[in-house]
Amino acid sequence: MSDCIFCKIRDGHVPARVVHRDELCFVLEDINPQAPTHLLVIPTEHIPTVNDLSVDHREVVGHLYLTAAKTARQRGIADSGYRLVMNTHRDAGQTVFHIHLHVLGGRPMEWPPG
Ligand code: D5M
Repeated sequence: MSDCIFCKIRDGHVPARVVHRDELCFVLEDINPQAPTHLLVIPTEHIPTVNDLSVDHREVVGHLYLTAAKTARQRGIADSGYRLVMNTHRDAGQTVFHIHLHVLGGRPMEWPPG
């Protein structure tokens, strides 16, 4: 079995609050929310980091963003605003090496991020 926590959740081996699934991605409630709304949009395919993306991933990457926007609308944060973040490697604080788009909203946010 894969060591990847998101692959384990995808395959039903670890419980999680999955709020959406389709052929290209799934969406989870983050286990350690940093905002009133904090979801993770995760590709079904195991892709470790943004550095591993190729031109063949154009469809899936576009789908992650479209799914994030749709989910934000469903959660009622689209008009007030939200932040999409994909951390890449150590300096950005990536802890799970299966790419995921954080959808953070429901409160005002600061810039620059820490
Ligand atoms: O973000 C990794 C994110 O993944 C972090 O916000 C916690 C979340 N996480 C880790 N394990 C789980 C489970 N089991 N369920 C839901 N959310 C989880 P990164 O950008 O890599 O630091």
